Amino acid sequence: ELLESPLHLAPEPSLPLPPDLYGAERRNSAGVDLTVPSLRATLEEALAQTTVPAIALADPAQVPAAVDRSLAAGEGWSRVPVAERAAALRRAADAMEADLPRLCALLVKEGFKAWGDSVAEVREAVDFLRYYALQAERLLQPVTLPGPTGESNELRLTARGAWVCISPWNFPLAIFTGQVAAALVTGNSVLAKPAEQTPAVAAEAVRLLHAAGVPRDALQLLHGPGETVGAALVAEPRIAGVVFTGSTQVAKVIQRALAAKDGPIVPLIAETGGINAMLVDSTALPEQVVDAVVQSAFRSAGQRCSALRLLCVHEAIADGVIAMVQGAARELVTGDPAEWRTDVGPVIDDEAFANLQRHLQRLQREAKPLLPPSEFDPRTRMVPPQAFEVTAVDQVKHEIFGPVLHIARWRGDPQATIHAINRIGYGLTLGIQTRIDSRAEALAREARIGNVYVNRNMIGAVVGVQPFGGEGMSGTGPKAGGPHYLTRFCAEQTVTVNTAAAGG
Ligand code: TXE
Repeated sequence: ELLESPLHLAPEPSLPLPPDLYGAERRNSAGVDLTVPSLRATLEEALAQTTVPAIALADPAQVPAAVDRSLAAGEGWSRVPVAERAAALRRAADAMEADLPRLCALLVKEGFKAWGDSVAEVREAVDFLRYYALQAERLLQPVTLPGPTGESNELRLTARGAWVCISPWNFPLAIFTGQVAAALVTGNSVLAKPAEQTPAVAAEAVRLLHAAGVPRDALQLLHGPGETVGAALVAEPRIAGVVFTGSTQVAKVIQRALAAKDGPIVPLIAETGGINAMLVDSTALPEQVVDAVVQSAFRSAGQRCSALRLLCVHEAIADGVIAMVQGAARELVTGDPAEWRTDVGPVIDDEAFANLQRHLQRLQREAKPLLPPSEFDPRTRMVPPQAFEVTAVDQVKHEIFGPVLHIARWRGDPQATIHAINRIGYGLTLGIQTRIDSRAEALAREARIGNVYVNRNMIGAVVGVQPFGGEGMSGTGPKAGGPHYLTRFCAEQTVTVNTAAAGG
């Protein structure tokens, strides 16, 4: 029965989900209606007025002093009542919502996001702030546990100390804000090291959080390369934990560095990459499949950890589905992200472009191209959607970031294809398209995958609805945007009092 305490239960159905977080009319607390049709004009005006500021880099030698300040500020911040910390997050969410056009413009200019992707990202960051505010207020209440007569038992969740937040460039606002918000609302202080490619977006989020009431030293930003500034933060003996999103390889570097230190065992929450598949059986609706493929494989130029990489389609409908994917992919506009009509923008930087180029050249030799080959212009770093037919699921071995889809035909038992997908070793997302409910259920049960989407048009999680994260090479730790995430940022303490004793 001890496990029946509210802390260990999934949220009850009454938990407010993101649509409720906005109110029925999607107005923010300043009364601004965010669904206005003139959004395009507002965003384009913001784009014209926004410049990406230069950002000063930190020196790894500054890390010990930053940790001193973080620990000192954390003392006070951890004693601020959770309702006040949550209120600060909500104020930051309101400010972020009101600042949506400018933040989108920064995401377009610094992160090369297409407009639609940038709006979705600001919304996700806002969702993280409001969801974690709500969750913290629920979770951080002391829980009285049932115990023997003459004894009282209370379970409390307390702050751990100074957390290091290391974030990637592909969701430079949403992932950054989610990590930082989770650590702060649970009473920890934060030393944040955002991706080198997108420092200005992170600086904006920090500015809004400071203005909303988070003390300056409780949330510090240290810009710079991962190998120097990031590594110095991880190596610092006094940090309480690391939350990381990025490549599997760097997650392991951090895990080893934490393990090599003397002293306490330091927790790591890691969300890493994925090779995400969608299994399509012969009963699936091709139109629905193609919509899901286009949404999931090519948005954000395929630079999402959740992006669809491998479409496994039953041979009976494969030709039709492939023809429709070819048609739909050709409709997508690849170009300058500042253009309103652009669907697919450039990849993030020269290194990513070179990696993608190598991967595509290999596929040209080893697989059957289904779309016109890319021209590889390193000046624009633009790659139109690409699709290749591969002969087997296990031909896709390495995570690649870009608008690239691999398609494999299957026949026979769909369970065998799910097992082949499991063997890839990543376990982040899986799409299933079928009209047979019992099959979807059986396949989902067989999959060693964190997020399974049946007949859904978009592979990817919604904060508070599907906690997002994977298994295996895709990560470790509780899932972001879910009910258990915040607990990992806390220490669990029980206080047992012998109430029968004198003074009890
Ligand atoms: O990631 P890195 P990169 C995958 C994707 C992509 C590849 C490389 O396949 O092509 O990783 O991307 C910091 N100690 N994903 O190079 O290097 C770094 O500064 C401490 C999937 O951008 O993992 C940045 O802030 N920190 C992914 C962050 O780690 C270090 C998103 C991520 O960088 C460090 C991004 C070190 N030694 C990439 N080295 C997803 N899950 O969405 C680097 N960093």
